[in-house]
Amino acid sequence: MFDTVLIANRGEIALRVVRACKALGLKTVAVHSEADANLRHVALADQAICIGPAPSPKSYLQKGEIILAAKLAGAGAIHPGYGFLSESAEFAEMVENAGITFIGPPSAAIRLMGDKVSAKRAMTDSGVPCVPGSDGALPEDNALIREVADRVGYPLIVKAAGGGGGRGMRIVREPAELLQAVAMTREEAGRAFGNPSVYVERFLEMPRHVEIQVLADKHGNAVWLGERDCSMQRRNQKIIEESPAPGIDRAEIARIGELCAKACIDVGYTGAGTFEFLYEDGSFFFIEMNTRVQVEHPVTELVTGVDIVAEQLRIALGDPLSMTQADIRFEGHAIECRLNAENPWTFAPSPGRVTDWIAPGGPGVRVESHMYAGYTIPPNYDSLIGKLLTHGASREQAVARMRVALEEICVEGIDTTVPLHRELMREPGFRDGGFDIHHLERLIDGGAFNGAKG
Ligand code: MV4
Repeated sequence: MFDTVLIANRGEIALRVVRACKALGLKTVAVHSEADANLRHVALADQAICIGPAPSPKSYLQKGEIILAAKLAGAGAIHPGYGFLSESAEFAEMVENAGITFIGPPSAAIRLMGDKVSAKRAMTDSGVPCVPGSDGALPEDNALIREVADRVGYPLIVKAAGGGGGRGMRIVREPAELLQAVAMTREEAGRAFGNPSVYVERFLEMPRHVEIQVLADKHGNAVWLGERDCSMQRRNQKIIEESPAPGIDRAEIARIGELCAKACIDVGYTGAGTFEFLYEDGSFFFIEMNTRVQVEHPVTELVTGVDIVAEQLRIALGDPLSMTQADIRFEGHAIECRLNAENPWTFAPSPGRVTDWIAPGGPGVRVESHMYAGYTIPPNYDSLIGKLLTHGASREQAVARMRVALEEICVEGIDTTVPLHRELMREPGFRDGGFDIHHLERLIDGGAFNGAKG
């Protein structure tokens, strides 16, 4: 049990969590770096503690400092948000050992899903379809590696077991490239993740990226909350997400969703989680699981009416889920545009003082942002400054409302991705829906936005 939550994060997700805590009558503790004393959630929290200098390794990644702050402030729980320590099994374990509730899955579940080889094995055992590939990590022996690769077939992709999110991957199109690709990926994985294990999968050339949101409580209940199409991305950075995924058979979504909910029970997963799939030629293939609340969680909240962060808190408090699968309804269509402090055409970061900020509004418009006029965006963190979401009875209505909201929004003093979103809302491929993960890169490479660049 706890009545006070420490939020070990910053920006829009920290604000989102503080709001959810307050609505549940929980007290809040904001830890922040020296650069973040002026963050909106710091002003709204019941307590604020500076935990170190701006660089994340000296502040938001300081496991001991964060746990000490929780003890000093009397916080019985820690919410990690996303990024930073949110998927650190070591941190979750330290929190648990300190007698504090980690608002997330058990550390064992984080560890299981953090190793992409053990994650795939667990999914296979639960009947969740995975991308065809090696049965576990690749052996050391070159002859055996060749045998595995020949069975998987080319093109294939070598992936680091400790990687994920696009890190530690290498495509192999010809057998002659195989051994060097494996050796290089192993070496990079050893350095980057402290785990040189690699595995291979058949490489899917033109997949869509579709993920399933789940919630599981500590009483053996698990539900799936629909899917999000995250295919509008560039270099593994999502730009736009939406639900439902256009053109995918609802019965197939439900079949996959049920399998994900069952897998949660099988592995003893609790909390919010996301199963990531590649979708190609009508089939789903599991690639990895995210054991945290994600940036794009409001897309699902708009379609289902479920407050995912509130459910995370309730699950951590030991309450049963607020709903059964039979209670869940999927209504309408939701779209999220990520607002980044970046040049919309080069994606170069654009920190600095926001001299004016006017958020859009109206029916079906939701803004998740910590921005305010006069706020200065520090250069030390990722460029996300907020999310603009719309919901409508149809995809067309959601797109129309997004187009209007993007005309209305005002952000002065920095560059943002707003102009890119304005172009994408009228781009034919987006308007049709169902594009693959390379669509945006093809548009950029093809000069689609050169006219808009002015
Ligand atoms: C793949 C793939 C194609 N085939 N695996 C990228 C990040 C991580 N989620 C896994 N990723 C991919 N795995 C196979 N077997 C293509 C990608 C991929 C990707 C996946 C989803 C969203 C964006 C992506 C961008 C580049 C590559």
